[in-house]
Amino acid sequence: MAGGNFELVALGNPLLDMQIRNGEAMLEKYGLKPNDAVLADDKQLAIYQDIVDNYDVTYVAGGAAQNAARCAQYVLPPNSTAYLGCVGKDDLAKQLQAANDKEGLKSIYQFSDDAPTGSCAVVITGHNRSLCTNLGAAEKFAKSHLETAEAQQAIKNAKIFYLGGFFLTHGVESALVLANEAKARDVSFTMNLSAPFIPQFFTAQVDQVVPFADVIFGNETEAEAWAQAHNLESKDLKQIAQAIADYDAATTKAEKRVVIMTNGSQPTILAKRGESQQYVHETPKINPADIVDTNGAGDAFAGGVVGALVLGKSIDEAINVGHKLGGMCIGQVGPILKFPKEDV
Ligand code: 26A
Repeated sequence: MAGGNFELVALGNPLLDMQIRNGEAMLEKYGLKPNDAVLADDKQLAIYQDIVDNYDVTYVAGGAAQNAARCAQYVLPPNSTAYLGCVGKDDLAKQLQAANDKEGLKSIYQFSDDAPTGSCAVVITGHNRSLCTNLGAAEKFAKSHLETAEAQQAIKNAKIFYLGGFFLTHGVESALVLANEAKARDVSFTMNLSAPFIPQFFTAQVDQVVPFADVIFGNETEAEAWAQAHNLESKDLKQIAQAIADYDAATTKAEKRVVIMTNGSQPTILAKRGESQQYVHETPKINPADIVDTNGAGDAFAGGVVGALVLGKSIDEAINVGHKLGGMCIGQVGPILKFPKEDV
């Protein structure tokens, strides 16, 4: 694997982020936690118009797996990454496509006839970000899209898949198609736990795909949610990461699975299946004054790791690349990296 041949195929919910700063009042009004990701309930659906009317909204390409794929492409030669997801036939979709084109991520979109492109209200308060999502077309993704000629070409060629855990709210069947493809061809299947509510409320779906995964990303809040959902008393990040690495004894990718847990500015934890010790990777220090917002930091981290794996780097080197991209993303408005490109 060295890049340039569409080695990476990602699957997720394409969303346009509508980002605001100093959004304390919106957290209060819509019952949002400062640092969380949720699907908008009926009452929260008013937030999108509300922020347009009352705030200076920055529109920026989002969708967790799409962000990660764009960030992976950042460290790879042209034509290394492709992304699958469903959008509407509207201007928002054109903006997402343009952002992917700019960064060299190939969009293999399904287009919904009736649903609009999904959007995510990103409410920044200090170093926290609250994500409130209306999936729209994203949850209309149909398994049949994976059978189109363009998708098939990408899927059959992929050396590493990346699944956004968020996709599991509606798309476990499609996720399993990619997981089984990875298993059949003995290539890598990676995934992100994405948000606490995924392991918490979509436990069955997570448990269906985790056995296929040889790299699993998460953070401290998602780890805790996973532990609770699996009746694991521990709150220790190392122990939980190890439990996820060891989850399901009788699986295919068993011997290889690694779990990588970020923890904000605290060290990142790496657990390897079947081992009794876990590994600690210090997170490079970032001057608080250089932090613009944390939207997309975890995606940039995961994208950097996956991109580095495509380049054939070791997991330790890959984590370093992930840390660099995570840090770079934090210095930008929204889930994007610096252009012109910097060496990482
Ligand atoms: C199903 N949900 C809630 C979501 C998302 C999501 N991506 C996919 N599905 N909720 C928020 N995001 C994206 O996460 C990124 C930050 O990690 C946002 O679009 C944001 O760009």
